[in-house]
Amino acid sequence: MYKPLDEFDVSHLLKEKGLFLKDEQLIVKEISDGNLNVVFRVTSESDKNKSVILKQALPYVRVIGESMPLTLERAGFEAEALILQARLCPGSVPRVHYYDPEMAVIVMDDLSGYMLMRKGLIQGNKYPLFPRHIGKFMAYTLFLTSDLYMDPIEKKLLVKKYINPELCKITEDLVFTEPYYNCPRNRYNPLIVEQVKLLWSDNALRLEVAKLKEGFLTHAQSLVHGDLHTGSIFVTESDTRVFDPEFSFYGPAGFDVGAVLANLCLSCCSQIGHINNETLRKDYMIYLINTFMKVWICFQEDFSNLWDERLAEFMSRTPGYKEYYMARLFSDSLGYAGCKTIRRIVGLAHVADLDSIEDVSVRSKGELMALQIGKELILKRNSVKNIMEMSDIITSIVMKND
Ligand code: SR1
Ligand code: MG
Repeated sequence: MYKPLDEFDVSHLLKEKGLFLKDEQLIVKEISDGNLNVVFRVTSESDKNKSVILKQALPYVRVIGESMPLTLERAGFEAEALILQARLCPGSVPRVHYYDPEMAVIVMDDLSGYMLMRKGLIQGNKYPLFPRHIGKFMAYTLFLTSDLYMDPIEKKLLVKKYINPELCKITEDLVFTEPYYNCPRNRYNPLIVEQVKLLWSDNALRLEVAKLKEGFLTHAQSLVHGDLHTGSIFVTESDTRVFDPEFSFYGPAGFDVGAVLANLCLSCCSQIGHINNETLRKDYMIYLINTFMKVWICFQEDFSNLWDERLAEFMSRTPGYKEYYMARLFSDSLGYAGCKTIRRIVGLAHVADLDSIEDVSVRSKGELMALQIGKELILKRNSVKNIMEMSDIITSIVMKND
């Protein structure tokens, strides 16, 4: 029967499941960091290189408490998605060692040699291989779970398996709805209240967000990770691992690409509060915008190669269809990037990149840049010719306001 585990239970469970020896001394440390779940790192006292991560879902959202209940099902979506992603793009996610649906527990690789990407970007680190790695992860997981490649019956069975209503509802509310009206759950810096109010009355913008929301609600294009921000990615200089796919469901492929792009924008806007030296700051902001550009380019290249080599769907071979598909994927990616940028400034759940800036006046400058970028991403998603043009728009916003 389900019960939230404490350190003793964790140690007992891992020994019982044969992941450690019965007489092994274990160091169990709670390291919960994300919004939803409890996470423990378990290390063998006698061999510090032997460690695993145990993650357990609670029957509510951890950072909010019991006032925001949530079923335990999310652990199942996460475990199954990690196993599938490992098959589709080997080496891109932590390995699952054990999964117990009743206890909502997943035991997986400990990536303590890696750094959470969000933290790395706050520290000003550069990850030159990241666009290649994340581009490949997204291309393989999104192409190989789409109708372009899968048998139509198997694809629909997978769509059914990944009906994830509760976590989708969180996204529908927090990303696509609440930031666009005076929702009591919204949080924002009081210094930007005027611009937030403008957002609520901007009908042109709200209309475009409504269209993007419809895509999220109805477009069962690929099995998406569903929450691919920089807090769901571990990095080193030479490797990238994606984790935390509990929001996975069949949705628009551009939702994942957009999440990565948005979080690079958010990091860029936050640098005003992290790097004091203006030359160094501008250099790092340019690095982030170049990374934004490269992520799309690498993703598009891998997705296009998969299309040329492994396309299975007959009608998709029709001349012109690939160009149509890629153009829509591009515009979706920019649009979702815009929504995911705005929600972190106005909505319930923010990002540490900006929230860790103590000086509220400095922070507000970064937040206003992010709001402006978010709007441009949404409104210009169908008119920009390519990623370079979008990057130029972002560059001019951040350079003008920095
Ligand atoms: C209340 S949960 C808020 C956010 O945390 C997750 O990481 C998702 O981004 C979700 O929207
Ligand atoms: Mg998460």
